[in-house]
Amino acid sequence: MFDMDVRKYRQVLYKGHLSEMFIPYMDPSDDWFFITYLDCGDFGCGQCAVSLEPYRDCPAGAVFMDGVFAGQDGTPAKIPNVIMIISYDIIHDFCFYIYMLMQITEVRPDVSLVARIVTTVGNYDYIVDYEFKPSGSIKLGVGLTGVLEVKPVEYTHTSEIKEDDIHGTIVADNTVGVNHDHFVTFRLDLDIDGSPNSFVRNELVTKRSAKSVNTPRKSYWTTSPKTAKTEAEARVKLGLRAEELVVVNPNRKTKHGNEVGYRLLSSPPSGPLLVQDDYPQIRAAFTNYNVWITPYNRSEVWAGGLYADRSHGDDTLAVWSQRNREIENKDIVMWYTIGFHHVPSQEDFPTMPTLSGVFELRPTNFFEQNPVLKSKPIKITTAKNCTPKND
Ligand SMILES: [Cu+2]
Repeated sequence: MFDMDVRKYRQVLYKGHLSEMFIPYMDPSDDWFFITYLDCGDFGCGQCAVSLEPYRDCPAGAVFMDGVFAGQDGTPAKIPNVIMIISYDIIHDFCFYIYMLMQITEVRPDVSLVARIVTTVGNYDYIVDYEFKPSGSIKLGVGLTGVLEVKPVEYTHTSEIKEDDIHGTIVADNTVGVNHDHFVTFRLDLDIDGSPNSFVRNELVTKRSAKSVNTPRKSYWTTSPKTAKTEAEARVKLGLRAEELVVVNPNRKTKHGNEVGYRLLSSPPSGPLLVQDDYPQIRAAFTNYNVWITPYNRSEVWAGGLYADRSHGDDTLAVWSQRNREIENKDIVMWYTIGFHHVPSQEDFPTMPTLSGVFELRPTNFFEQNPVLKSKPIKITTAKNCTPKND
């Protein structure tokens, strides 16, 4: 990240990538019970990446790059035009001041640089976008589209269903889209201004106003930050309490004394609904929490284990975390899982519109002030398709 204030590059994210996916289908019958994919480990999300096509996968102005992945026999395999890069502007009101009854507005373009890769794993396309913003934010998005995994049934109408045995939705004649989940786990090796970082859970706690406060207000909230010392203290199920999750560099402070950091802005929380002793969930125990922090270990890259395809669940992120290693002021890795519970609907058939999830790594006391202030104002040009309507 280039910091315009100090005119130098600063470290934020050493490496961030898709680590594993877990797609369990919710039909326990003989024909379906085993369909509990680990898409990256079973198939290879890099190997399944597809060449992108202008105007179909990417808008005008995109630049394409080839990619090289390890093939099934370990030899390098080149996939042409597999990465798309584009920048785009969304103009927005940035600052708004009223001074001496005179209205002054300042506007900056919100220019994003987006890198996209699409991987087609079986019946689904996964669109993974990395978006870099002038504010210092890094947004990672994942879009799901493709063809539902369906099964044949004798029914053509819900009134014909005699018992709860279809495990999904009738989406067409004699066709059921089976209920399932998508859990998408990212490995985020953050290095905020260097490797030694800490993970802070900053809980927002409701307080009653002190009796000495002489106002009608009865309550407020305040922050209660706690630095996680070991892995056990850094396992997070999102949505259970109000807290900010921040990776900080405790050795670097702003001029006002705040620790420099980046926080996780998550997508709506979603966790596994299988029971803990169900075999697929043991193999995919890395989804038991939305967020994990581990100390950097070069062998811990794939959340479902190195050989996920034949995994018995003894080499997953959940097993590594049981060592409960120290993580304070260390080179740490954040693991974050976006989850989707997918109850198919008729609109998802025969192909489904893209379903998207996004999360953001957002600077938190990383800069001395809003870094967008350093960007250049918009040049006003006459745009034919942006003319105000005159009544
Ligand atoms: Cu789905």
